[in-house]
Formats: sequence, C-alpha cells, structure tokens
Amino acid sequence: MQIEKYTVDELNHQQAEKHQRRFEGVASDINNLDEVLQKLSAFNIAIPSWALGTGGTRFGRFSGGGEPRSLEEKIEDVGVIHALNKSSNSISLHIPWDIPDNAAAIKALAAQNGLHFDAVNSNTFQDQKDQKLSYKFGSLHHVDKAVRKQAVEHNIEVIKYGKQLDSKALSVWLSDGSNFPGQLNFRQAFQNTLESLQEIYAALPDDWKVWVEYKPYEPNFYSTTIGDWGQSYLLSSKLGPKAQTLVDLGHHLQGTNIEQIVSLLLMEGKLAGFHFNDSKYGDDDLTVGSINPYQLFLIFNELVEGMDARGMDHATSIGWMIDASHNVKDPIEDLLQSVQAIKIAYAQALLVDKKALVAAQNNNDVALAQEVLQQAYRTDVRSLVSEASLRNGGALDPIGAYRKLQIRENLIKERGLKTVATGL
Ligand code: RM4
Ligand code: MN
Ligand code: MN
Repeated sequence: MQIEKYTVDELNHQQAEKHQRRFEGVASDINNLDEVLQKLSAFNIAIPSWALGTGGTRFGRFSGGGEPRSLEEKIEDVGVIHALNKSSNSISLHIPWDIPDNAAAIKALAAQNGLHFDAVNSNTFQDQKDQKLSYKFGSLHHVDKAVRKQAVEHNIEVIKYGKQLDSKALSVWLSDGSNFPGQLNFRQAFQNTLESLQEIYAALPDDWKVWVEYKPYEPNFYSTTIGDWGQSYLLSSKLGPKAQTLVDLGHHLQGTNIEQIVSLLLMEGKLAGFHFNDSKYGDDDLTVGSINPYQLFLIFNELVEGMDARGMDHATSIGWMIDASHNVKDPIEDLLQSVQAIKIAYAQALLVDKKALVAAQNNNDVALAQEVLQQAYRTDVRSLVSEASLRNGGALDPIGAYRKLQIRENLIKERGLKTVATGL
C-alpha cells in the first residue's frame, strides 16, 4: 500500500496552527535550534522484518489482520512507516525467515519505498525444515565440529544474501548456552564460539562489520555462552576491528546500568549499535519508551556525549534498530510509537547543557548535575520531533495519521483478515 503524500500534507495542514504554537513555545528557549532540527531530521532507525507481524508467546499467537504475507509486503509496511515518520529508511532481514529470492527485484521495491537494507541477521537458534544437524544443544559453541560447521556455513550464506542487498553488517545472536550445571565446559564453549566466529569473520567483506549480540538468559536458563557485554567484548576484541558488540536493551538483568555499558563500549570503539525495545522483567520486547523512558534518555545522553567526544556522526556511525515483537498491538502502530520514543529521547539528549553538566561534575555538585539532566529530560520536545518530521515531508503526528488514513483497514481489505507473517 502506497501513501499519497498529499493525504499526509492535508492532515498536517489541519494541525498546522496548533503545532506552530507548541513549537514556538519550545523553540524560543533553544540556542542551537537549527542544529537540533537538522540532527533529528537526519536520524533514522531500522525496522526489523520480523516485527511487522503480531508476535507470539510460547503460549499462543493471536494474529492481527492484514499482516504481511511475504517479504515484499513487509517492505511495503516499512514503506508506510517511513512515509509517515520519515525516520525509518531501512529494513533489517532475518534469514531464513525472509530470504530475498530475487535480490534485484527486492532492492528495486525497497528503493521505490525510499528504503535500503540494514544488517542481515542469522538464525541458528531454531532448526529449519530439512536441516541436517540439530541446534538443540547449540550452534557456534557446539561440542560437535560438524554442527559448528553447519552454523558457520549458514552465517556465510547470510552474508551472501546481505551482499546482494548492499547490507553492510551481519548481526549474530546465539541462543547457545546450558540449562543445567555441569552440562557445559564454559571455556570450551567460549573457545568453540570464538573459532566459529573467526571463520565467519574471515568471510566478511572488507567494508562489513559483524555485530555480536549478548543476552543473559532465555532460552537457556543456567548459562548463556555470550551472556553479557564482557563476553561479547572479549569475543569482538579477539576477532578484530570489524567485530563490535551489539546492545539489545532487553538483554540485561534487572537494574543493570545500561548507559554505563554504552559509554564504555563507545569509548573503546566497540559499540556496534542497538536493538531498541523496552522491558520490565527481561527480554520482553515491549514498545521502546513504554516502561522506562528515563533510562532511554540517559542512554542517549551517553551516546550523544560519547559520539561527540569521538567526532562521530550521530546518524550513521553506529547501527540503530528496533527489535520488538508484539502480541497485543498493531505492529505498525507499535513501531511508529517506538521510533517516536527514540527520537524524543535523542532530542532531549541534544538539549543537555553540556558545559553546565561538566562544570557540575568537576565541582562535585551532584544536585546541579541532576538538575541539568532533568531540565533536558523534562522538556516537552514532541513538537521538535514533529517539526523535523514535517521538514522531511512526513506527518506531524505519524500514529494519528496512520489511524486517520485507515491504513490497517486498507491492508485488511487488500490482504485479508487471517494472514500470518513469518517471525517469532
Ligand atoms: C532474540 C534477539 C535477536 C533477535 C531474535 C529474534 O532475543 O534479540 O536479536 O534476532 O530474538
Ligand atoms: Mn535483539
Ligand atoms: Mn531479544
């Protein structure tokens, strides 16, 4: 489904006065307004191909209507998201859930929707139909060399698909681990993983990166072979400069100070990027910013500060992606909400008075440091995000526009009520 630009313009027109009033109220207090708007306009967040259908839990799956039935339809859905928010100009594919059979046609369709391809993701956490050896006891860390080889070859095949689509990164998440004490030799599991990743690394094109994702538990509940940022960092350091650590916000134990992890990985040039989501307990994959928007802001504060310290381009030097999966929301609405939440946190971080913060830190003025941070956090930046979207040709209110344009109703008409997208 293609969105006609004039329909978005019409909606924007109806809201123009109200928007202008709000925008001027906030804008008058911002010294570097143009810079903030430019940075917001340039900022894009990739959409994962597996988040466009209604996700399931291990108990059930309640599909919504009009879900994409093919990779082509997934690309069209991301096209809808991008047409509304002008901040989601790429899609990240999970292989083999979304194999591009005809890469040239898929690329052309993406380009037609203003999209390109972000990282490609391998999957050795499930057995596929007709697969020779099982991943029941792991993949890259497996005790059996033949299983490791099969998993390595899968990753190399994923790189091949990615090359056809002009992706520039392979994202690896392993469920490898153990459920019971004694099941695994930790050192052996780590060494096997390293060796397997080295083989994958050797197959990476020069201008590619491999992103090593970590997660503390689930589906294994005693140990995970790449369980935290230390283990991922160790692997990516041993692998070399093309390997970096990927931070998925839901992959931390409760109470972990994620912003501190981010700050140090960035300092070491080892932060690959993000899988954004939110969670209350674990890998809940909830809408970004729905549970703890303050944490999201604190992470962005470290990102902006750390990237500026290294002279990095905010928009392009690391990978920005959503990794969420919903079972009760319309997936497109959820993704639109997530992108908005990310842009809000980013805008707030751009408003932090850095000079004042550094001065407060150097004077051990703890109360003032908090005031400075919360001054930015408590600014209602939503009209700045709307203005950036407007200047890019998007909607002032993407979710409102999605509803007013009755996009889901149209997708249901087009695709039917009972469709199921591939993914989790
Ligand atoms: C995992 C992890 C990976 C994602 C899969 C679907 O928990 O977050 O990034 O590829 O889920
Ligand atoms: Mn993830
Ligand atoms: Mn996850």
